[in-house]
Amino acid sequence: MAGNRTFTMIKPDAVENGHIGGILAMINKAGFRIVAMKMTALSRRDAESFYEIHKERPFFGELVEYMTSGPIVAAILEKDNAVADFRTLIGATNPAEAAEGTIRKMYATSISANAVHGSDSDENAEIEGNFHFSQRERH
Ligand code: FUP
Repeated sequence: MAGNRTFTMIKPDAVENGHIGGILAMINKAGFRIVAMKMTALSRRDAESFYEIHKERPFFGELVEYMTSGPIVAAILEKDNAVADFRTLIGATNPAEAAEGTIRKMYATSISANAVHGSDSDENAEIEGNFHFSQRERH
């Protein structure tokens, strides 16, 4: 069934700790269709541009270091109300505040190494998905 799309990354800590399978299982169980997926890595320039909105924040340097520290899994997901429902599934940015049953509660290790990214709007979901996937890969 077609629906709205969101974009996610399984971040370096979760990949390093062997949680790709567990996180994908939670994503499938929550009813998301995987439209596109790849294991890849962010260059410094990629990470700086992806998180440009945070460039004046004190944690920006650490965020870029962390997001370039190892491979990630990028994916486009589809479901009705995908952006909001995925934000609910991943939980609060700080895993200490993430609700039971959320991906971050289960797998995040800290506020910076917080296991997964989820787009915060339909517009950003499209920009972020286009950043990682060609048109041919996004069917
Ligand atoms: P989220 O949308 O939940 O991923 O959170 P934000 O867009 O607010 O933050 C993006 C990333 O910046 C987070 F995933 C982790 C990092 N961050 C920190 O390292 N420290 C902070 O205080 C806030 C965010």
